[in-house]
Amino acid sequence: MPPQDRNSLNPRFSQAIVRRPANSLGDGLTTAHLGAPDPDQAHWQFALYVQALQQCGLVVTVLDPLEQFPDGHFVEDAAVVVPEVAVISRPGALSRREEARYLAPTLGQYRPTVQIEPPGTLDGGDVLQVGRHFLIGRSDRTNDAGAAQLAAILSRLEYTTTIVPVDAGLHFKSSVNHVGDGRLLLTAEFADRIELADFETLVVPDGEQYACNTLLVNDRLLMPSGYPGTRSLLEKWGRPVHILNTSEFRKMDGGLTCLSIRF
Ligand code: CIR
Repeated sequence: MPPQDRNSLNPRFSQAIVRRPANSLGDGLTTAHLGAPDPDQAHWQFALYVQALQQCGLVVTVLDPLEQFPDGHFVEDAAVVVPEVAVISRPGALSRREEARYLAPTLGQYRPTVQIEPPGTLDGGDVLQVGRHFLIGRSDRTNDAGAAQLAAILSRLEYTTTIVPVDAGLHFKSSVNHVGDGRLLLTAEFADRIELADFETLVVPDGEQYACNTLLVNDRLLMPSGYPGTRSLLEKWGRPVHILNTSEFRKMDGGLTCLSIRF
């Protein structure tokens, strides 16, 4: 990562797009073995998530559920948005591929759009921005062609990119997230990765891997409940930490970053 001014590393968002979970959410993809999500609890947790984004100062556009897409509320996977453009992704899972098409018109109200084209596949959950630099995970969902297309779009806009193999967790951001000032919160598996060598890192305690999916929104950190070790690590850095229960989304391999697109 080229050197950057610390302040410019911290994103300022004014908008978010979310989609209410469908009652079919339990039919989505999952590897979690945590049982079926309860739709009522999921709706309640989602409402508190939207409220937290609003408390961070964001105007939140709430889209209607799509019953035919049980993973459709994980909107992050369907696009990557920068000030210049919205990149509409081509999700790696076949059952999710059409979700991006339903999101594109909304994003088109805010940005020109460009599309990841076949044979490329890309999930937004594999894309982490830190200032002018993007880490792009190469995972079971994001293939080489998809990662290369995104890198080419971003480099034309003068962003820098690094492609990082993801051999643990569903997406890159299941294991690595930016918690401010260029610091990455990550699992032990990613701690010694050469592609991340330029970053300061905070490694979550054993058994708290899910807490890596913490979301920096303006000056606050939204983090999942139930991870006291990670919470005290983050509180040391002085940013307010807002705890949210994500139990029903976790059952479907989802978390705080996947539930919105921020820009
Ligand atoms: C899936 O497997 O695609 C969904 N059940 C979960 C997606 C979570 N998205 C994310 O981490 N960005």
